[in-house]
Amino acid sequence: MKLDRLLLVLALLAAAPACLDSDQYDDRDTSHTDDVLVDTKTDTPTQNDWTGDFAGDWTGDFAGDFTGDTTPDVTPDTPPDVPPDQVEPDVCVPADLAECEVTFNVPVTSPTAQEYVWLTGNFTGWATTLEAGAIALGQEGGEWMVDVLLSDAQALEYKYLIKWPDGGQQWCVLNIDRSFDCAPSAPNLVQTVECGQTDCGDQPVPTCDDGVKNQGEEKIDCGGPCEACPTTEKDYDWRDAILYFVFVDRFFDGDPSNNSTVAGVDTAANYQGGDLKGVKAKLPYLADLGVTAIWITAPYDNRDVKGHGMGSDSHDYSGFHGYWPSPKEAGLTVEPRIGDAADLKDLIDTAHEQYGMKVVFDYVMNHVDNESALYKAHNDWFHPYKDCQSSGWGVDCWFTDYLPDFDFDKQAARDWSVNDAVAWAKELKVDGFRLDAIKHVEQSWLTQLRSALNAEFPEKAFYLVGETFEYQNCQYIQSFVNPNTKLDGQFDFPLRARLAKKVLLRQEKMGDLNGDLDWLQGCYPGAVMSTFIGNHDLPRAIHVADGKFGDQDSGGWSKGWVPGDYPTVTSAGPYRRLGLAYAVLLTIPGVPLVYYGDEIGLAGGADPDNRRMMTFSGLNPNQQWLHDRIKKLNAIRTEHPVLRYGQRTGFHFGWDSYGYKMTASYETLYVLLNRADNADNLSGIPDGAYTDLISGGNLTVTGGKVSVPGQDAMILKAAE
Ligand SMILES: [Ca+2]
Ligand SMILES: [Ca+2]
Ligand SMILES: [Ca+2]
Repeated sequence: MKLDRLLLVLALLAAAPACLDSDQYDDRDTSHTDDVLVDTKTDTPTQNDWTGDFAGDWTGDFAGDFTGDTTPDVTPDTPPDVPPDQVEPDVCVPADLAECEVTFNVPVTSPTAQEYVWLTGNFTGWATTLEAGAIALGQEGGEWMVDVLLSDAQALEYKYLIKWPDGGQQWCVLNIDRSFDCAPSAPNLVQTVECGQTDCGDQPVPTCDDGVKNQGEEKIDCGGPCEACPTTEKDYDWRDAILYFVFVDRFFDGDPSNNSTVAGVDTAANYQGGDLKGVKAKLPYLADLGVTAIWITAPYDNRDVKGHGMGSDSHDYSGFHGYWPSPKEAGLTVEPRIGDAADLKDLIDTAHEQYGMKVVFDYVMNHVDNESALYKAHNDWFHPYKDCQSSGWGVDCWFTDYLPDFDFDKQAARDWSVNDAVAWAKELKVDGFRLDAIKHVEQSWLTQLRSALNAEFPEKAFYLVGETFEYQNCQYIQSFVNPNTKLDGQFDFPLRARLAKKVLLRQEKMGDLNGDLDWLQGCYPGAVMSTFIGNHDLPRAIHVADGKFGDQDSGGWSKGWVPGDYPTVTSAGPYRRLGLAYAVLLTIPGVPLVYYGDEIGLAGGADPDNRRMMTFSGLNPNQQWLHDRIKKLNAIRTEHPVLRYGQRTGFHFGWDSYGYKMTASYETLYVLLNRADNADNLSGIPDGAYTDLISGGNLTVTGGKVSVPGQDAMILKAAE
């Protein structure tokens, strides 16, 4: 059993394609193998790998605008923050095994052995002496070994303290080839404790019917090996979701009596009247569009005075975005401008009961308003003031001087925040949290939150989706993901950049999107990523499609305050290309995200112009076309699970066109994409009769070729 399990995991590791260009990253692997633990691969960015434009890209909220320097702190006293990127399939873990002994072993060097080898990490408080708690390894055969009692699912980070015979003591890690790396920059070894598999006896490894899972009456193909299937019984599979981000203040005003602005702030960055009642009133619209889950902006009571922009930004902002929470010491308080707790509960209950929709909202955990009651009562729970811009964007700095930054190394602060998050989840029956700025908080917060959620909601598929604004280093994004101990997934920024470049901007070879998708699929094992083309931190997608922004252009201040530069697009092409981008998002696995308004090509430059009030009427014909196209694609995705679980295989790789099939045991669909202005022939489709699910038209394929109209997509299903 034990051997089977190890082989399974090693096979999975071997199957995961590399996902980084070695010339851009220090693609360092460290691993550790023993009887109980599973190999964990670590890849650490060791340089600021951001290549886009972040200059001045601070926008009054903190949703992903901070990329800064992702280099971890690598001094021995503050070991680097390097979580595992490898999610292990949940095979056999009895719930009653809360602790188990974990064996640590490293080679005895020859011809002269180390004088001593000590083990220390986050489970010893990074003690540097035996008196303080470091653990001595003993020699046994050719190995230094020790068994340590640890908790199941505990996320370990550690190093070895080694005294060399001819030198001093060093912090060392074990390389994958069992040599030592004692450079100060060597990333921590990371592992997750897995208790219990050795006690499973003869219990077979679940096969989930060789890749098929039950979904109600239906058997659903998981699109791959057994491990792709969930083996724990949760109440929902987030791969089934189509997520829509509602910016509450900017969606619909359902209650004018609560409208009020913040003094001294221009309209673009002020409250504009949208509220929770307004979201509820528009649930029928969202249901009609085919949305099955909504993400709403942070609902917490926010700072009531203006805040200045960051760095050279001279604008003032209100808390209309929700990212300036102003909590009391206890209790759940909703921002009165969007409603109250009863309104929030009513919205969630209605979404659940009348529309079968899941509801996720932002949980803001990095900081609070400096005028909050919580901060005034517990200012010792926060890091001393240190400006993020000038200090390299670590976990311990303040985004601005009015947003104190939690110090989650302090247990009391961590407990308060995790308890608060769980209280919101429990009281309101929310289905998940979107976690902004996740790399700016101590990871102990995240692991404690996951642990608390697992305890509180053992049956519930509580979706934790994080944001790490990073377009290249998918392994860094994945390093925060582990459905058992950390996030379920993150927003797929690398995919977003490539879709923008190839589909919206029509640069590079369209067929190369296949390699992009393969690369990213291999980079996120076990994750349920959220895929997207637009969000509230990026210029509106329609203006990427009409050439006003680049594929990684976040705009900056100069383009966030000039709405006149970004009028509603009238020409058809940009809408058609945005429709093509959605054709990709809605026919591949992931949780596709629609940023409010993108379904009609809502206009707007950079932040805050990308947060204009939603429009529900008076659409031009191209806006109506895009809306109807996304609605059609949503319906096709919901009706055809092969698009959510199936295996994607590319078959046509043209300069302007790309074709792939989605296959499962019960169905194969052919997705054909053409970004050119004119029709293009795609080849490689088996001859026969088909229906195009988008247009509803029938066609007969001969010679393997299908002509796809300019800037259009087809989804072909063989005729019955
Ligand atoms: Ca209102
Ligand atoms: Ca307020
Ligand atoms: Ca922080």
